[in-house]
Amino acid sequence: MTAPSLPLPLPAIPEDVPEDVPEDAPGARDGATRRRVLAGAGVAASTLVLGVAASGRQAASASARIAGEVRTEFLHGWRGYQAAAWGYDEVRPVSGTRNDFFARGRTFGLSIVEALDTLFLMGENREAARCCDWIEQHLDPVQDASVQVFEAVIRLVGGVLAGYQATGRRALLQRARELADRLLPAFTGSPTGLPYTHVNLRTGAVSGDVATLAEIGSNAMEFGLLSRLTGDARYYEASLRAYRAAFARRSALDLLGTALHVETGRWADTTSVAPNAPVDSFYEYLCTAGGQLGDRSLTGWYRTLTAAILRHQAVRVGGRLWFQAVDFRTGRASGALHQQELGAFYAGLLAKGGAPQQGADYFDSWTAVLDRCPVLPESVDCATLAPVDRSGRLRPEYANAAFDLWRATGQERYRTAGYRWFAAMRERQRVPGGYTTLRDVTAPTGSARAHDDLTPGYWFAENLKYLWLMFSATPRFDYRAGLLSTEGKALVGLRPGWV
Ligand code: DMJ
Repeated sequence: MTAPSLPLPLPAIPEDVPEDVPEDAPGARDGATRRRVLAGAGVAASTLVLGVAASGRQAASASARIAGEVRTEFLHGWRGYQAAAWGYDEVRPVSGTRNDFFARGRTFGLSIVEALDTLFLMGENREAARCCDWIEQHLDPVQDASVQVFEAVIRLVGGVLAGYQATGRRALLQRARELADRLLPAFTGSPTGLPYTHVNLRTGAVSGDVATLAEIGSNAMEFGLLSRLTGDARYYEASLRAYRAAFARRSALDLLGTALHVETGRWADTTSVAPNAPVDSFYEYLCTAGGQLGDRSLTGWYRTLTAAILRHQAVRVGGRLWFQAVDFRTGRASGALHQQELGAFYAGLLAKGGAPQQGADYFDSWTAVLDRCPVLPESVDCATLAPVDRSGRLRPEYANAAFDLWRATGQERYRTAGYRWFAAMRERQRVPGGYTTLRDVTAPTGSARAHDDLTPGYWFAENLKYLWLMFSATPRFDYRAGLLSTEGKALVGLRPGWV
């Protein structure tokens, strides 16, 4: 079966008139006036956001004001972490205690690594420099700890690399390399090239012989960049070998399952659950790493697999677009039509990868959930939009999609959606010690059932970075060419020299 080919443009902010501005609007064909028309489109959204009428200049100052709100909230969370958990992985902001993310009794200062490039982008030079100092002096890449390779790559290697891109501090590049060297046995020790899920950083002992697609493929951006920066091809080669091994095992329908046995190369789970976890970022990296590294095999594989997902898994319920889990050989539906919040990022990926209409539609489906439930639950029933898993884990995927769609289309409605999401998070998840996850997103704000007690590391890397980039127009980021990893690390497009 031939897959319809999808164009694959790099994300860019269009200079052109967006779809919702008529071509025949006064002066819409002339460059300067076009920009005014674009600013005019911004006025409408700012009016929505702020509830006041605004001119072009007022719209710009409304954006700056929102950026200020975003930075204030980020720093609120950051101070909560500093006060109760500095040097540890994560803060529990309600109890004022700490959480070890990778291994009990071990710290990697995860939130410091996660926050570094966000602080840089927000102009917090002194805080960013403190993070660099901590990483240089305390982050131990050879601890006697068995870590999950996927998480260590996207959070630690990616975070330290983004820190290097922001500051040019050579010690950070060295630290990223040491970490990657310690993780490599998971790939090189495997007979198939599919990585073991865990590796002990001190001994190199590997474990975990069933790997999900996200664990197999979410490393090409970090390893590709590391290979470029160091001239050492081993990292990217390991990544490509893993990707190739997974892609080669696709079904006749061009679908992939969920998990593979690392040693035999056999499927452990043959359900295609895309774009949900635990396969989500496998597809994301085919597209973004393909663009980042100019690797046509990755982008080709992305097109093939995406065409199959759209053909066999896309379903409409009440006019809304969702993705049904299916058996990867037959395409038959498998299980209930539920969707994880983790899949919401896919709206932005579809738009970046050449399927803008499906991206917009999928985003609208998630917005419909937000209409009922101001903080997204961990999963929903696609028919009723009711929560299935009611927990609210401070996840960034909806804001990530809003940012990607805004960049891809220039449409103001995505910034409006992002601001609404931010305001709900601030109203319901802010506590004196920072920001917290929720046990039950449907419980009334302030009730005993509402608050849980964790600021996940990714909150510092992702949630407010997307909002900041949408509203701040910071000169520290190249909006045209910049690329963020699945963990929100700006691996491409940081403008160094400020710290
Ligand atoms: C982050 O760690 C990354 O975005 C990952 O790819 C999946 N989602 C979490 C946050 O929800």
